[in-house]
Amino acid sequence: MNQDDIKNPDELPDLGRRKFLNTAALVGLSGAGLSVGLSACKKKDEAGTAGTAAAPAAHGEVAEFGKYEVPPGQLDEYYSFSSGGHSGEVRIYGIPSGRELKRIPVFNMDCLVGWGVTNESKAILGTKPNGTPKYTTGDTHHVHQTYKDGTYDGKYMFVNDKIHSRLARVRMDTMECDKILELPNVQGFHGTFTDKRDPVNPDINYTTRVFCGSEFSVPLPNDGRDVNDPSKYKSLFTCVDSESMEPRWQVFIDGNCDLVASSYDGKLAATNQYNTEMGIHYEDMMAAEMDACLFFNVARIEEAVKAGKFTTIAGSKVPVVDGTKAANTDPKTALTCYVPIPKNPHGVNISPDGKYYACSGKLSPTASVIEHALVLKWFDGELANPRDAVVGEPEIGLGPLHTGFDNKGNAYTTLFLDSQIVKWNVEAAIKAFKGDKNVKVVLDRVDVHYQPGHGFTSMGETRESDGKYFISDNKFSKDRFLPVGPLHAETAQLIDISGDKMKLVADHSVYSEPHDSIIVRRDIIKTRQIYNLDDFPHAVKDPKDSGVFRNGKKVTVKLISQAPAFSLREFTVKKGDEVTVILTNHDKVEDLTHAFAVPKYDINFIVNPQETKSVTFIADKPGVYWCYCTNFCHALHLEMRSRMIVEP
Ligand code: CUK
Ligand code: CUA
Ligand code: CA
Repeated sequence: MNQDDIKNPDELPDLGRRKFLNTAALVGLSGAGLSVGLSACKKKDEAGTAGTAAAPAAHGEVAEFGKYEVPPGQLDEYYSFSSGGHSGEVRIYGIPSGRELKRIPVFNMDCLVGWGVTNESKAILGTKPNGTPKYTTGDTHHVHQTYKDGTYDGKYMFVNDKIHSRLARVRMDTMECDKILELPNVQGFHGTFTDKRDPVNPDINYTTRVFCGSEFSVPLPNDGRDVNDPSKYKSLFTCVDSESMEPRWQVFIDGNCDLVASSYDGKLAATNQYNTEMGIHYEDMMAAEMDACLFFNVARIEEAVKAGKFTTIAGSKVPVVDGTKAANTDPKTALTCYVPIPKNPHGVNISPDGKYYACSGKLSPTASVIEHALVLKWFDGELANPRDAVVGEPEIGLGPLHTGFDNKGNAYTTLFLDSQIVKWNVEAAIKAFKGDKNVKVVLDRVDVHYQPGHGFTSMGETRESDGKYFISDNKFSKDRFLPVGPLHAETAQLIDISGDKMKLVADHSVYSEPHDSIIVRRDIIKTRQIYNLDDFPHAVKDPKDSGVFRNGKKVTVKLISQAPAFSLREFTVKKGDEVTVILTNHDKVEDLTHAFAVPKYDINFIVNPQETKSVTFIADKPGVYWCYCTNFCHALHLEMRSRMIVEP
């Protein structure tokens, strides 16, 4: 990768950006001699200024609120990477402004990028025999990035798909999905977390694994037999190699997996369980007073796999070890440890000092504090009862779900039923649990609007948690925004947590339905602005290589885009041909993206500077089809076309 192509917002002085904007506009215009592009830019700028000048309507503290605004031309302090829920995508926002910067198509189709349209994206998504993507629906819940030394290294981001149990990887330099794995043997892959170091090799102080918890139990094998035999229903916990994106191992468990966490020392992975009852209906799933938080001893599992102590499930080669309770009664050899937690917990999060896990009760008004060192002690045979690893269990409010941490030992938990965020102190909770009646555990509460799901703090899932912001991703917005029909916007509410009292400082509307997000300091993210022609084996490197190349019924059309034209003004194919269009964008200017759309052939995709993409289709409709650029690139953007003639 060319270092010159890397951009870090902190290395970009304001002047530089302004200069870049002007250069881009000028280069885009060269040859056209028109000022349309420039005046369009100016209009945009004015509109932007007008938009941000409006004072926030709430509470009248305009000056105070101004602190959290990002003036026109300024950049945000943080990125927030957010799952898109049943939209199947990942979004990127600027924080504190709440500006939506990008939507990364992952499990969904996207006609801007051409995700699910181009051959390259279909190869990542996987295809049916007829060449269409294998699935077109997705359900993303959790995003986590790769770590080094306990903080983000800016390399990859992983996101789950609950509906088809897939794990996707997004490259952070291009912010595009580069691999998708469908997990074998599971349904309802919900919680996921990257590991933070190797449990055995101290040199590996970075992410090499992704842990994946599956929520639904299914009969194994799931082929129609045993549908009414509860003993055949199983859930599995999966470990995936973060580089190869191949599953390393799986673990049979009792109960389900919901959310997932990983320890800073690499030794444990955790998942909360709401259905230890193995119930099939919701009444059954809330029958027990205690469910569990389940811990996996990563080193022991990998030793067992190495020693060949595993089975496989028909149709998959992935080693499966036994993590059920019955098989793990001796702590000294156990692969798993089940820590009892009150009633249907939802969410497990580790504190930035690596000492404690907070696991919320959901149907219990409590959050349980589990001490990492005590779980390890249990595995050493030095703690009699797994429940003794619970060192705090404060009552914090109704419907606690997810917890974020600051850098001062405080936890912030979303209360779904109370529609509140509660701030509580972890050490105080531990003292109170030991019987200290004078200690104040709950420090503050703030109302959010309404019914929060995930909540997360700035850098809060790293050692560098900085205690500045908390975002509450709420499941209902009701009256918070202009009504837009029966489907409401969701609210992401920004809370300043830097002081003793939490301050709600902004409502950001978001498209349904973000679940989890992470807030990442902007200096960690370094992106490329242009591709390299050499990254693409099929690149059309020289404009002279453009043309129509026939091999029987297979026709390859090679062309390049360079503002404001495609290298072929027209091309002719015959009815029934299998046509592959390969398009390389020869523009080198940052932000100068072109696109290629073919009417009636259902093709639309972009090519970024120096990028190559391709599409394949059957030319089944004779006639003239104007292939045109759909991405406004130049004063002569509308003129940027090529005529496809399909001969009868
Ligand atoms: S789950 Cu959505 S609010 Cu999928 Cu992280 Cu808790
Ligand atoms: Cu090229 Cu619009
Ligand atoms: Ca339960």
